[in-house]
Amino acid sequence: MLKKSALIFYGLVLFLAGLVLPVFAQYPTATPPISNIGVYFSPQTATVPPETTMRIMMNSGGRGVSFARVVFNFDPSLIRLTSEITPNPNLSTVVEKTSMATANASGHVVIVIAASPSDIPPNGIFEFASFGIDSNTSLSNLTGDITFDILDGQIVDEGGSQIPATYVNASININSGSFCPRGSLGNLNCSADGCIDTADYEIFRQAFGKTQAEIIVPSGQASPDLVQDNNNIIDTADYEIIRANFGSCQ
Ligand SMILES: [Ca+2]
Ligand SMILES: [Ca+2]
Repeated sequence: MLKKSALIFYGLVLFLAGLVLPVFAQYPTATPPISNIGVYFSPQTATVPPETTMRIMMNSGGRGVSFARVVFNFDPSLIRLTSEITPNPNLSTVVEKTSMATANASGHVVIVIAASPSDIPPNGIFEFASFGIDSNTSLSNLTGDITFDILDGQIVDEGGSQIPATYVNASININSGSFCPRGSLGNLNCSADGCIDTADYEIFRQAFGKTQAEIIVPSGQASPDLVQDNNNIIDTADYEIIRANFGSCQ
């Protein structure tokens, strides 16, 4: 009698396992592998121009994130931010967030955000923050990395425990997507003939006196900041390049 009930019991266990296991096989669990927990850029490789949205993604490994500090660096002579940083709305308490202007001057960004009592702490794979980037140089075929400061970063779960994380940087190809003939000489509209003429001068005139951060260089055009200076100002040094090459073609 006992033996029979035991058989029924094990039969029932096998039957249930048969029902449940295929479900797990078909739909992978939401908890990702522990080795992938961390912070990474999406995309991890980008080409600028055109202006590109970079997303800082986070994989919390199934733990709700209540607080995170993420720090990254880039070379502001090669890359510039084209927008303020947009943090995850479910980490609505902004403790610290570097402005676009400060980031473009220093190449250093600190984002410290936390969940408020009314927030739902983000869990699993989610977007931590996003921002736009573009080229900040007229030189072509360069590569610049956006690198996380691992030692300065911290992710904390709802229970107050630190989540150990790996970090994956982004590699940015600069001015390699579209070739701008003589862009560094003043062909600001990147016309195929390479001529530096009144069309280029007009682009320059409108930008004169402004900083690189204050102007918008459309995709397919070269920056009028032809001579890199400390403040990236469009000034007489840049004008001299245009003047010297005006009227010439390739
Ligand atoms: Ca031109
Ligand atoms: Ca300049």
